Amino acid sequence: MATEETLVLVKPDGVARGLTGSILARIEAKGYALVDIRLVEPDRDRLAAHYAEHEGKPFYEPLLEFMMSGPSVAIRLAGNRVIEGFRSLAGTTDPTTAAPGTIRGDFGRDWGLAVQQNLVHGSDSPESAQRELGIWFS
Ligand code: RTP
Ligand code: MG
Repeated sequence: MATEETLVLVKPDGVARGLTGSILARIEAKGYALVDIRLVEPDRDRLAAHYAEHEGKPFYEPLLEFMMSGPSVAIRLAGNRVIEGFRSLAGTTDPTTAAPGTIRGDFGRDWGLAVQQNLVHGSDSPESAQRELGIWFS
């Protein structure tokens, strides 16, 4: 089986709160391999491509504003079943109810803002991973 790759983002809230190291430590402790890593300040076009599936939803504009509020750390991560493995490590979307032991569950909460600030992104399928890696590592 070819080793799978995924795109992980430490979103602006994670970088601003100084949690990048803690999040990377969990990823490394789980055993996945860092293939590439970079600090990115995405413009609107890059984010519109990344979040195309959410265009028109109520949280779309606040989401893009949030993602432009500061740099993110983009990570090319590799390992067998890394896509589902990282999403399990991240926890469910809403950080208030994400399970303790997950990144979102342990480090996230509701800050009363218009969009869920949930620290990380992980691709949700092999097709999404290839598309998103092309957007962030082009
Ligand atoms: P991600 O794509 O970031 O890994 O997270 P996800 O699959 O768990 O969530 P998704 O449904 O793809 O939504 C993308 C991001 O949009 C923000 N969001 N806010 N109702 C809301 O306020 C809301 N819903 C989604 C979150 O930042 C979410 O990660
Ligand atoms: Mg998603």
